[in-house]
Amino acid sequence: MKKTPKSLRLQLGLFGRTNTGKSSFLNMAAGQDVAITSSTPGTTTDVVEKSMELLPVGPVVFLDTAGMDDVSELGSLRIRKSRKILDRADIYILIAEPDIWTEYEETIFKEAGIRKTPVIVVVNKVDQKKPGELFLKKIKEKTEMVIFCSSINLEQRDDYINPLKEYIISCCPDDFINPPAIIGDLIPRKGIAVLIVPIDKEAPKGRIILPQVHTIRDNLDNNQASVVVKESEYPKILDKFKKPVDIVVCDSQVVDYMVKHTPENIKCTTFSMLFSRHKGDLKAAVRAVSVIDSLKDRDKILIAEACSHHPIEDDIGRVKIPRWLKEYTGVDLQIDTCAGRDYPDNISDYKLVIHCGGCMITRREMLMRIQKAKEAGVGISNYGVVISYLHGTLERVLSPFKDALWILQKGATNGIK
Ligand SMILES: Nc1nc2c(ncn2[C@@H]2O[C@H](COP(=O)(O)OP(=O)(O)OP(=O)(O)O)[C@@H](O)[C@H]2O)c(=O)[nH]1
Ligand SMILES: [Mg+2]
Repeated sequence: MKKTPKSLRLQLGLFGRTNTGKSSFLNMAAGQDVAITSSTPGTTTDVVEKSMELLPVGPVVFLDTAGMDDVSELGSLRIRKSRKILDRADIYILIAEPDIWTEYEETIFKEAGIRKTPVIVVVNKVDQKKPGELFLKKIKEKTEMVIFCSSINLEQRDDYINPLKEYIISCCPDDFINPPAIIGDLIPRKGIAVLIVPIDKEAPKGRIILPQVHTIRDNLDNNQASVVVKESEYPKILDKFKKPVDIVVCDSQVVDYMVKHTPENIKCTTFSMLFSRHKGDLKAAVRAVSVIDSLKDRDKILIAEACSHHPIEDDIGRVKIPRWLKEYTGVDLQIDTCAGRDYPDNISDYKLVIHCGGCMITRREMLMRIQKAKEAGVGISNYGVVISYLHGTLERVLSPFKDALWILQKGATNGIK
């Protein structure tokens, strides 16, 4: 995490009048005492920076500023430093107190408007006073992103941090949602990837599907080669290479076949693994699968497909995964399916969500679904990870992903954490 340069971290500027609880909010978010807090206004005199990993958002840095009581202060040296943060921050987090809305808060919104920077309002100290209707109306006119918080109440941290994460995912600049590479970082430059693409009755006529197209493009962007083969030709074509190829990737449906025909010294994986990392969180998907081992009769599973234009593929989502789940667990599960916009708001009844690769939705949407599942205490995995788990090939297809492999091998798959 330390390696990420500052500019690649999302910069979150904490603003607010003196004593509203900016530093307390930072300490609560960080889960440790980073900034000094006190009841004496003007405690923070210099900008305090705290870098952290705010999952699933990614690396962020909180910038705790010196409070300003009235805007006339904006000229002093101390305040000038805080002002610089107005330019630097990607998102402003404005810490306010119940029923106090001054020229200062107005100024922050004005500054945000000039820079087109989103503002999340934290109404802090709600343990001392319940905010009134008029005050709330005033805030709602300015932003939908409001959190009611008591920064000294650490036991409620999740109630404050979860909406914060959701708001950040929804409003942060595209650059921070930009996904990690698909395949380019897994093999060296000039490396060779063999892609196994079944051409069966499910393959679209005359073309190959999006994940395959994107993978080839990513190889090209990284000065690598993709060799695209049908599974029937794979072993013979692999034999033609004088040296081992750098990676083999297949469609989840032929994963057993690929594993069988790929020598141990060659990394191999599936398009699902590549896209689970690219679109969402592969590690979370791996953690979630352990739930399968503790499923009982009548437990509910949700199988979700992101797009509605080819709704739950009969074969995979509706037939094969349910059948394999049943064979593996030996219990009578209640399996629901949903496609496109049908994705339910409340998923807390489910023991596990098995999501498609999400090639038709944005990473932002996928991260939001992962975050909401986490809040509901429900593990969220995906087709490919589950299929490989049920077939006993997950360890092999995680070979290119050290972190996710570690989670599986250490048995750190405790469901939802
Ligand atoms: N009751 C209550 N007190 C709070 C809360 N948050 C912060 N405080 C208290 O308010 C005082 C000011 O908190 P700080 O975090 O230092 O405030 P700040 O905005 O960083 O202040 P400056 O750095 O001086 O601008 C401290 O005594 C905190 O303990 C809260 O949610 N509820
Ligand atoms: Mg402070």
